Amino acid sequence: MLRFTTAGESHGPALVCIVEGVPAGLPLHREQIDAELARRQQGYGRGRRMQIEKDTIELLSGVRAGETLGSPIAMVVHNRDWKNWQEIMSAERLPDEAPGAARKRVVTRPRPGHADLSGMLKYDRTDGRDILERASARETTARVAAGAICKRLLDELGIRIGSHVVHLGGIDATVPEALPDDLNAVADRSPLRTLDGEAEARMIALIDETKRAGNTLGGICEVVCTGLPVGLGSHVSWDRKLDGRLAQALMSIHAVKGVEMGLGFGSARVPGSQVHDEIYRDPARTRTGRVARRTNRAGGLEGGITTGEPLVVRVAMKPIATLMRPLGTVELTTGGPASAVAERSDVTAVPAMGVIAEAMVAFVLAQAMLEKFGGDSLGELRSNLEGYLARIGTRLPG
Ligand code: EPS
Repeated sequence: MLRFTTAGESHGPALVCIVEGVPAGLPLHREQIDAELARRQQGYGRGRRMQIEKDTIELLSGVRAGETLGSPIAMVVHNRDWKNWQEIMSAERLPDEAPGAARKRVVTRPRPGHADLSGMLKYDRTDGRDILERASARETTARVAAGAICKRLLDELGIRIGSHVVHLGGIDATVPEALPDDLNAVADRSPLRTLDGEAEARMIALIDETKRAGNTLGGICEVVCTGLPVGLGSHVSWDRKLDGRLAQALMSIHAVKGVEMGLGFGSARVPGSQVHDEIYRDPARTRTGRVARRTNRAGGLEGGITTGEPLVVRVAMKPIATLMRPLGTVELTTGGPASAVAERSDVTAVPAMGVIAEAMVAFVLAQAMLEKFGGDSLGELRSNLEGYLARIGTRLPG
């Protein structure tokens, strides 16, 4: 079973990630993971923190001479900002610090929309920092590191994942009829990771204006995955349906409030003939069982199983909850009305969210590939996949 876990607070010494279940023999280099971390740090609308950090991993285990060993892969990303936060975040009590005494930058005015208040009540904490440090989207650095390894595995099997921003704070980007072959090569050139240069200019102006107003913006990213074989996931049980598993993984990203597969909510508004994708024979399509779809409104999934058409998923992010012109809240020490805490933050992180969504999709797909094809080594996994493709290739007569 492929799995990963992360640890680390936003202003703690480091983020940690352990990925377990990666087969042996996968070529893997630090730079490949660092390149994904750098992509996550891009995007117009990020705040000053991204100028402080320059995320790179230290590989502690599971890789030798540029190849995975099949053992757990442990990674660390050190927080450069830690040096400014040691007094506030240190694990040990400071000299002369009384037990339970409030530290500097105590948070007692919880932000609407953040985990602050519910977390403080649930975990019985009097300083909101005990919640917000882990609730911070800084954690997604570790997810992207895990996703980078999953992407490497998928890449070896002919599966590619990219993403682009299709909406920001009320502005739609026009999506071309055919996406570029290398989606990320094009999207990453844009400061908003969008394919529409005209919309990009308006988005930049909107971000500037929103920053001046002390406000924040949400948006929508589209993740596209090509090269998948038909048959990942299953219709037989609720928790094996791949669309459900993808939705769970994507909804777990900070500030994500919606996930659509293919036509998504749009499919509820039109009749079946405008929703379902007609099937025709296509001998060239070895990964689909030698058929193709005239359209791909299903977004590459039917009955919780991949069809072999591109997987298309849209992910909606709400505006970041930290507003420099804060909303009303309750001061928890007095119970009286107050303005929420205004911590340093980003105006928008939608371009980064696309990179994080790619990572989560890569993880779910790598897990599904390993479930279906198994193997302790990359070679074994590959020959199992080839055997299956050969078998489905003979299913249609003639
Ligand atoms: C975040 C607040 C900001 C963001 C941070 C997420 O950090 P800081 O409080 O240090 O200014 O920059 O995102 C990251 C650090 C990151 O790596 O994405 C929050 O409260 O969620």
